[in-house]
Amino acid sequence: MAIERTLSIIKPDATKRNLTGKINAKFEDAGLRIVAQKRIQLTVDQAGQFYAVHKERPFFGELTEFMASGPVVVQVLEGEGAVLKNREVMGATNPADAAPGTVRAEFAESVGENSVHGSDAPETAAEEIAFFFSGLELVG
Ligand code: RTP
Ligand code: MG
Repeated sequence: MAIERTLSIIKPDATKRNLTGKINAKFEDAGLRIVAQKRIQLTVDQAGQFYAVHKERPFFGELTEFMASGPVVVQVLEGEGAVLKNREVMGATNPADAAPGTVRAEFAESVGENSVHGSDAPETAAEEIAFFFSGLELVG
């Protein structure tokens, strides 16, 4: 399988509980390399741009308010089949459905406040990486 990059976000519920290191350890244990990482505070507008694909969903307002409610850690993960591998490490969107040992099973608080985001395909990964990082910030 090819070496890929994916965009990951450690969401405000997790940064608030000081879980960045524990979550990063799960990525690294799975063979994903953190090749770029920064802690930022999003505005509701910026969160809305990032999650524009969900604009018509009933949870859009709640989601964008939540994503702007505290710092997030945005990061680029690299590895073989990184997009899919990261989604395996994350677990299902709803922590009640997430497999044991996944980030969401261990740390997520609810279907909305679910600790992490991960790109869902290589094409969206490229767009999402470019949303947060310049080429100069990506050190393989
Ligand atoms: P993500 O995009 O954050 O990696 O999560 P995902 O693919 O597993 O889930 P997605 O369907 O793309 O939804 C994006 C985020 O919206 C929030 N959500 N809330 N209240 C709800 O029913 C609901 N459903 C989704 C979650 O924060 C989810 O991760
Ligand atoms: Mg998604």
